[in-house]
Amino acid sequence: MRNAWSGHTFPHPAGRRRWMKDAESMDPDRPVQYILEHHRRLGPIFEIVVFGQKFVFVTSAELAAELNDEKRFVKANSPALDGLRGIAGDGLFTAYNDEPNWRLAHDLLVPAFTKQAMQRYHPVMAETLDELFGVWDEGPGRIDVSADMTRLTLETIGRTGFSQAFGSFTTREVHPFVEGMVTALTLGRRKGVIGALPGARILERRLDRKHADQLSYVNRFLDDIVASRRRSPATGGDDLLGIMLDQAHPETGERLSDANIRYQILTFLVAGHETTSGALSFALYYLLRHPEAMAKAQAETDAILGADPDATPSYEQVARFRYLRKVLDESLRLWPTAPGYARSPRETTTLGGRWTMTPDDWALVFLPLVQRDPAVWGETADDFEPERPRPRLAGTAKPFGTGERACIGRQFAVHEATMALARILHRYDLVGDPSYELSIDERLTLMPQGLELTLTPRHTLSVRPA
Ligand code: MNH
Repeated sequence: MRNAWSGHTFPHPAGRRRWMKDAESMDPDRPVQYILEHHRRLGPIFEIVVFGQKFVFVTSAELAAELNDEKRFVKANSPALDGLRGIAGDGLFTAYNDEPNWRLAHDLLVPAFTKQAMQRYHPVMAETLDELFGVWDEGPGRIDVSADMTRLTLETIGRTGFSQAFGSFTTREVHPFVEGMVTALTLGRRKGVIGALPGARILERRLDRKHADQLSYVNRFLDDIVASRRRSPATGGDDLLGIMLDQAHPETGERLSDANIRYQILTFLVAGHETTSGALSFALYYLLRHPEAMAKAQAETDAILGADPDATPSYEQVARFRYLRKVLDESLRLWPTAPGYARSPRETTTLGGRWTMTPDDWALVFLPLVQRDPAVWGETADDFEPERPRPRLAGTAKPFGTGERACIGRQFAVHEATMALARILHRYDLVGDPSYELSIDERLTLMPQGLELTLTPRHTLSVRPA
């Protein structure tokens, strides 16, 4: 069996059943929060077995640092990731390390995330933010944070990467593509879970049939994006879609197939928005909870942007919001919106000097605990302290993953999120609901749920016009 760990059993939740194993010690709707609430004391490495599948979690920074060593370990596809192969195929995120399309797409698309590329996206990101502010200024001043951050980030990746707008600021309804995409993703996750059950194929086909309309809508939508660009190739220039359609690998001359391009579009639309939206929402949540941090953040925006609430930072200025960057980093430390990644050894090895691990075994680097390891972060590990020192041990905070398969969109996300935070805090005073208790929606990614805030235009910018 894959992930048998040579028959070794790690610590696991109490009350394991003969057939169901640890199913009752899991909450399929909120697995991450359940682990944080109930399984913290299982130690630096533990297992949960559900539906015939063993999941090994690593929660100490020390073991995580070992798994992050690219000389010995590589990315593994967890069952959750494999569950997405039905819709994301060998797209960048879900491809296996040795699949030729991973290298091809990686080499073709790295240039889409260079500094020069980011400079081209910058004005589009700025314009998209302006449209969000337009909606906010017309509205009642009370917003659902996660919903609006999601509109912003989806619109941003759609426009910068594919010249595809989603009308997020002109209608109240969620774009049908988003609904379809969520259905497809949820379906993928459920398939990942039931994959090892007897009769799984039948269940899977039943699920597919039930959602056939939405799935075919998603596919038509993706095909339309490709078709309309082929009709007018000049629209997006060398954005993600332009590169995928027009460019050949500089050394091999190979091109991406139409099927693979469809997988990549879906991958980027999904990977490129939910995680960033969650990161922004958690950052706003913490700022609302920490008035002194909010004050500091606003002072930074005033110092850099000056007295005009409509001032937009230049590309270069975005890197100067050092405190905002710390706020984002600290939010992603506490709530890594992509909560983990899996690693396997290149060759049979010993993990932690004790456990034999073969290339068929994989461990999940469980970021919410790794990034709160008291051995590294001390007794205040669970607290939001943006200015805490960043420890030296390699791999203690890796919200964007690690190694060659780390996030390709990291700079994109950081640039987008920093600019958004800067402009929001510069333009508005934010008031949260003091009785709000953090509740987290776990879909593919983590996102605060039901977090609302009230916006009022800033009247007292701390910098006066000269
Ligand atoms: Mn992103 C891979 C987190 C924003 C596109 N991303 C990863 C991985 C993590 C991750 C973790 C590694 C997963 C693994 O090892 O299995 N990503 C994030 C976070 C944010 C984020 C926390 C925002 C905050 N990601 C983005 C954005 C884009 C993007 C924005 C696109 C514009 N991410 C990707 C792609 C991959 C990836 C594509 C797969 C890269 C590869 O394997 O080659």
